[in-house]
Amino acid sequence: MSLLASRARGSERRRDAVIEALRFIERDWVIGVGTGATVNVLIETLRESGRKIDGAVATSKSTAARLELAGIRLIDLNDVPMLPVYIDGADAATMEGHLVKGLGGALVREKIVAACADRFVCILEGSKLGERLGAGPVPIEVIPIARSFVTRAVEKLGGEVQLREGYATENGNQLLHVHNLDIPDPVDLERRIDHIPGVVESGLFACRPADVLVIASDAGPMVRQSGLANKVPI
Ligand code: DER
Repeated sequence: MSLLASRARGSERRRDAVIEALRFIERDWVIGVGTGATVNVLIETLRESGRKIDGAVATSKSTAARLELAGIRLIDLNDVPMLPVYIDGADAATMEGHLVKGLGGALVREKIVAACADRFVCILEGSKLGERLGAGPVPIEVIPIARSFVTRAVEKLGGEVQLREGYATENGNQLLHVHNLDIPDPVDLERRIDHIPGVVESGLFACRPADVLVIASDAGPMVRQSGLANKVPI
């Protein structure tokens, strides 16, 4: 298959998975919306479908701008007691719903909004699934003065740390990309990283995993209920 044809097939797979995920959204709900290419397709598909929702909590400026363009009312998270659903993509996942997210830089708001949701629906390509997390980098948002301290602490956990050069998050912080982490227990590692002073959040979403994975595949989207059994009280 040519590169162009395989890209087109990938977009089609993603669109089908997004349409499947729309089943988890009910009319008149306020939903949480993540950040990234998958979510961009979700917003576009929602707009095209003409389906009305009451509003959405955005996890980044780019998502907020797209929601507004689609005519979806932006809601401040502080103005809602909880969200029935949070929808987002992921950079990597296990079938248990443990995720790595945040290579797009919006991990802090994504984690907050996911924590406020009754159900977390994650849409992803089958190629992002693995038995263990850690094959790719795990991002960590840090307060700038703590960058070196956090780097040393994370190296003690076995990771190789790289600063994302020339980049600041929407919260004015820096991002470390941690490579080669061995992650037999994602909940334990998320907690250890969170305990390092200066860490704002890590891109490990294990204490609050996805509840539903919508996996894009050539045979059509597969829906897998995942994380409910693993949800750890925060
Ligand atoms: O950076 C992020 O957290 C994104 O949500 C990421 O996990 C998925 O991005 P994608 O939809 O562009 O693949």
